This record gives sequence, structure tokens and C-alpha cells, in this order.
Amino acid sequence: MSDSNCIFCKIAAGEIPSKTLYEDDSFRVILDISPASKGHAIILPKKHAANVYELSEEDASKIFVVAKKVATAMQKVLQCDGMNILQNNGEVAGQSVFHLHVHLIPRYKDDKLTIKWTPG
Ligand code: D5M
Repeated sequence: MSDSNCIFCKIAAGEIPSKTLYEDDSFRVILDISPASKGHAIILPKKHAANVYELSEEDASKIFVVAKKVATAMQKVLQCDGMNILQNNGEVAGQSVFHLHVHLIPRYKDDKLTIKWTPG
């Protein structure tokens, strides 16, 4: 269920304090510690999965519903002009924490933020 060495398991379980925007039985959404833009949040499943390949069908079917719900609330509160929703799998793809998470990155006109995609 959870990995005792995984920091996101501990955050998702509430064992380590976080700035939580949303929580239900399966997920916790927190503010990213190193935000790419104002309001950058990440969705953490409570059940450990290192990446999309390990994610249960059940969590896979629910996670975008959470993304939609929280992104909609964020848009209203932050009045952002756009939003990147992305998820990295593997070091070469930019993953640095090996507990699956979905990024919600609010975008603002002229924010000059570069989201790096691979390849290209
Ligand atoms: O994204 C990993 C993201 O996780 C990165 O944006 C920083 C964030 N992070 C790392 N540790 C924490 C803690 N403790 N709280 C909140 N956010 C955190 P990746 O797609 O794996 O590169």
C-alpha cells in the first residue's frame, strides 16, 4: 500500500505536514515545494505507485477527475490564464520523485515559463 522510504507516501498519508489544497480517500493535492509558477500543485495518490505503469486501474480512472476538480477551483481562485497538466515517468522524462504525481501548473500571460517536453 505505501512505501516506508517514500516521502510522497508520508505526505499523502498526512504523516508529514504539507500545504494541502484537496484530500479524499485516494488522493491528496498539495502545493509544490519548488513551484514553477504561482499556485503550482501536485496530485499524490495515497496508494504508492512509482509511475503510470504501476498505477492501479482504479486510481488511473479517478486521477483526472481530481485534476479537473482542483484545476477548476485553482483557475477561479488564481485567475490564471492557462494551466499545464503533466506527469513525468522515468528520470529521462524529468521525473525526480518516484511516487507518481500529476502537476497542475497555472500559467499567466507573459509568465515566460518554459515547460520542457521531450523530445525536442
Ligand atoms: O516532480 C517532482 C516535484 O515534486 C518537484 O516539482 C518538486 C516537488 N517536491 C519534491 N519534494 C516535495 C515536498 N516535500 N513537498 C512538495 N513538493 C515536493 P517530478 O515530476 O518528479 O520532477
